[in-house]
Amino acid sequence: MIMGESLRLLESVRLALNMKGIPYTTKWVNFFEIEPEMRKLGLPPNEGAWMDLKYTVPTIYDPNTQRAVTDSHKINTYLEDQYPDTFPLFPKGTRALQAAFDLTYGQMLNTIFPSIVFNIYSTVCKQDKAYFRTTREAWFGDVRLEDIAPKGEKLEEIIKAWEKLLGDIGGWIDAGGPGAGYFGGDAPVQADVDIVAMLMFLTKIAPADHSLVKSLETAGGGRWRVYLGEFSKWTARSA
Ligand SMILES: N[C@@H](CCC(=O)N[C@@H](CS)C(=O)NCC(=O)O)C(=O)O
Repeated sequence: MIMGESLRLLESVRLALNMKGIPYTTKWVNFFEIEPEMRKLGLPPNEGAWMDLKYTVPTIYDPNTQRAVTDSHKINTYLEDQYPDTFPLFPKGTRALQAAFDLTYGQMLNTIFPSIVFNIYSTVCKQDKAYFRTTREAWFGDVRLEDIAPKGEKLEEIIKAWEKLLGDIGGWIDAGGPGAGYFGGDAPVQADVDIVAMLMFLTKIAPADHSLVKSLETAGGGRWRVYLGEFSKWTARSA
């Protein structure tokens, strides 16, 4: 598996590999190393990707099939199809509804990203600083990285939107009936992996007193801390 050196954060592929019990090693790369690394694997540039990012991590190379796969959702789908006797993340009949959840996953990222983009900048290596600043400032319409995080009323709106999202997601999980702790009911599926990866991303990168983190702690009577705790057995890095 090839992971972003600075962004040891969005870990849905690591979670999937751990849940499925598939052994792996990790190669950590910085932003400036991503494209050469992908080219080495013979991967073509992503067309039509989010923010036009032609080469991204995570990416995997599977020595069993000699295949390289990029994009976390494509990777987790590949793992499911290639290793069907492992922990199922897409149980029969759930693919369509789980694909629909991608929309919410995107909303989660878009809601928190402006608030944490400057925190991410502080984690990137020296050689990547200029690239990260230029690209991310352009995404926000040439706003300085330091000024992207919403403040005052704008921040209040973001917090409301974040709490609404968490409330909706919690409600969908509860709609599974008594005993349902996950999107998948009594066992997690890919949508749960996405939620956990996003919540881990936020709690790792933002300080504990950040209002988004604080609302995560209190939303739904503290259910998300418990939910995250359920995944601790799968978050360890095996390599
Ligand atoms: N849809 C992709 C998005 C991955 C992504 O955006 N990765 C970022 C780092 S977390 C990246 O590789 N960026 C490369 C760049 O900014 O040049 C996925 O889920 O894997």
